[in-house]
Amino acid sequence: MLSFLLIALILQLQAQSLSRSMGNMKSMKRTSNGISLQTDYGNLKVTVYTASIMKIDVTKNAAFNDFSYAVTAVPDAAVKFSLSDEKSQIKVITDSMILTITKNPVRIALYNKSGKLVNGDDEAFGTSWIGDEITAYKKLFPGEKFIGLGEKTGGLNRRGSGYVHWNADVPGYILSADPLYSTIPFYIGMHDSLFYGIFLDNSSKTHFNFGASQERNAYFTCEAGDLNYFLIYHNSVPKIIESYTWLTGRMPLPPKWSLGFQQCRWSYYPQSEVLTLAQTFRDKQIPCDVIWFDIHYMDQYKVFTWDANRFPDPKGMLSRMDQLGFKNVVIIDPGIKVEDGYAAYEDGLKNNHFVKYPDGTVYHGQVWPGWCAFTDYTSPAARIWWGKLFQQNIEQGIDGFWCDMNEFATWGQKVPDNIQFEGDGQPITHKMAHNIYALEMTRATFEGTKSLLNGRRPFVLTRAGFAGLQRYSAIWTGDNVGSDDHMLLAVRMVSSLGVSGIAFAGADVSGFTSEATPELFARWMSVAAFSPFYRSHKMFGLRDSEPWSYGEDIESTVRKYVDLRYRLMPYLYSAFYDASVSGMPVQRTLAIDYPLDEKIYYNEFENEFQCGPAVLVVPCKSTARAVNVYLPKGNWYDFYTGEKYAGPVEFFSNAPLDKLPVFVKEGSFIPAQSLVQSAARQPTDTLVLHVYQSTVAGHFNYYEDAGDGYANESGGYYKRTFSIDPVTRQIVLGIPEGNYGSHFKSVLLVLHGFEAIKEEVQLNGKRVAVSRLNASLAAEFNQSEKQLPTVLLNNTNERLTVSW
Ligand code: MIG
Repeated sequence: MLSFLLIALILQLQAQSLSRSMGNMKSMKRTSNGISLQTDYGNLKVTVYTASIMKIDVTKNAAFNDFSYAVTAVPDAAVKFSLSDEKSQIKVITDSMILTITKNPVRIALYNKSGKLVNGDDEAFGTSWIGDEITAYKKLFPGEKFIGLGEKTGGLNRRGSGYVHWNADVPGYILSADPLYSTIPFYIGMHDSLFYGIFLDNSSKTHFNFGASQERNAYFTCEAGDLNYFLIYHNSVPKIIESYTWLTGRMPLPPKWSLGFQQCRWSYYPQSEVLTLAQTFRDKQIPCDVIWFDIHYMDQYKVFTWDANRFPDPKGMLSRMDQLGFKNVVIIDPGIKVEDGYAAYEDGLKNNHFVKYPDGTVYHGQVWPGWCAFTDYTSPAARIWWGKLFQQNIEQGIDGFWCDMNEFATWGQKVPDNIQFEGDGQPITHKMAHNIYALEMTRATFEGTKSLLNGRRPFVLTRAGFAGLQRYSAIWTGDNVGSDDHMLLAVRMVSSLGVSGIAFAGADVSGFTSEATPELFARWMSVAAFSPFYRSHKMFGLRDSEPWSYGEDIESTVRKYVDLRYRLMPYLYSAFYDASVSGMPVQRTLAIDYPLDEKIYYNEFENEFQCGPAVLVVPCKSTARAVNVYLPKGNWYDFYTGEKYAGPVEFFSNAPLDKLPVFVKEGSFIPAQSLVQSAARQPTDTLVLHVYQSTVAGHFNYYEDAGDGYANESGGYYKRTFSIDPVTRQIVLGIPEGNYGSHFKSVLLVLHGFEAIKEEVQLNGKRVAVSRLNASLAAEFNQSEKQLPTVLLNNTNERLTVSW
């Protein structure tokens, strides 16, 4: 008897260490928005969120754990779906997808309404455990491609690669480093002209394998917690991004100044130096909106303090900065110095806001200030407490906050897994809390500063984060390196973040941990002028990297691209608005609009991206003077010369250091303004509206508001649709919506590629004269389209139709 029990025990232990799948269905029941099943070894739940989104939960526990820091949407109570319980399988059917669950064994598959298999479990493995670790094994289709997964190194197409999610501080990371700072467990798969999205909502250390070291599966593994994931099905990539950002939230429209150029280094001090820097921008007339304060502004690196010697009068300095038209952002680290008499520490300790060991003692880790305690941002009370700590900085005139080191990083980089977090009422250890720590820090920072800013919009930049961070913060790609390959990697990372719901992202221009050549500085400043977050930053001890730091030739090129960025502000702000309502990123890999075009995934073309809907940028090395360009289907215009290309086409383009290859899509509109030195300064009252002749209809959603504040949420905006129709030969400026009056009293329509237009066009049926002007967007690049036809319009609220 005893030996029998022993054998049974051994067998059971063996079963636990070997891979074991869910087994067969034992019972099933309906839930309010789906079904739940008991299987031999676990429980499975399917929840219909919308016709295109279903959630799958798998657990070994008796109860499902639905708690999520990433997801803010709830299942649409009105969603229509039907269930069919057949002999061997159950079907969950919505208007756009069919999920089948076979019973013996339990396996999941997603079909579209024409019965095509979009995504399905590996028949043998399905969902399996090895011990407590749980994996969903999905079939890998021939030619299947994968994009997304946020801030990851590697190629645009992630096929053949594997990745780990465990937010990490990796100074000077190498080109293939993984993991990096943030975790966005969302990707889009595509095969046979079918597209789907998978979001794994698990904050433990997770692993993704897209056919790395094997050719059988795309699989994802959670080291702890349940397997909770969303399946999204649509017939296009933008709609999948829209659904994913419906689930996890979208970027609220940031203050307009945060779209401007920003100057940073580790660190600008003392205060006289900061003021000189700001004054130099104004004297040289190089636009800039923000100066950043890195850790030297603090007293012994204690957050929410100032070093009294370096900054004797923060308020006075910040008011002078304000007069110069600058906004100011300070760095904030999560570590609070353990020091008697330091208010933030004493108050946090007294009120129980710090992370603790299981025995109740406060965890201490070392960072810049020495031994530190760490705020438990998963505690609602601690989040509110943290949010109030910003009061003094805001009163002094600080406008935005930069959350660094929030992976969270400590000297030694091995935070013990047994430390505990409140988990909003469901206590968790570091194993589950690590990857969402930064997300909750940005939440506390965003919400706290929002309530202190007297109606102005917060601006938060973070280094680490988790899916959903777009609700609170912009992100940058951490401590990158000053090399051409890193510049191109940064482009891919920002594009990948864009696919993964994060529209507001950027990289340290010119590379953080090493010196850049003057040429690289110029090229990187040019490329990043088209990226959502535009900031130059350099490490302590390295040379200055201001626009004028690399000599006059470089300065003149840099100035042109910074100027261009500011002239494009109406276009960029409209793109940011788009992101805030649809999740469509500002920087768009070509895989969003041209996912089925094989060439865009080629190594030589995978870095190309669209900045907003119209502008295609070809990032190329600072050492290259010519580059192979690929333009996908449709007609394109050279941004500088107006020369026309019929895509798909591949060709060699000159790429002199002072002219980054840029192209404009046919049927596009690019609203631009006169040059200003900061977003707060008013441009002239003429909107320069560039329109590009087309063989297909095109349109643009133009958006304007006060650029700050929240009046836009109650109608204080100006929205107008611009459209062009080559068949009716009409350009239409629709009737504006909203009750904010446009800043622009007139619109100068600049017509690109309209050879047929001679002396006049019709405006609302009446003849108006066409003037030929040197109105190219690239006028100062001295190779511009000469004498373009233009029409000056009164920016009235009526529908304006220009026919040719
Ligand atoms: O241990 O604050 O990524 O941008 O300049 C380094 C100093 C801490 C890391 C950030 C970097 C910042 C630096 N910080």
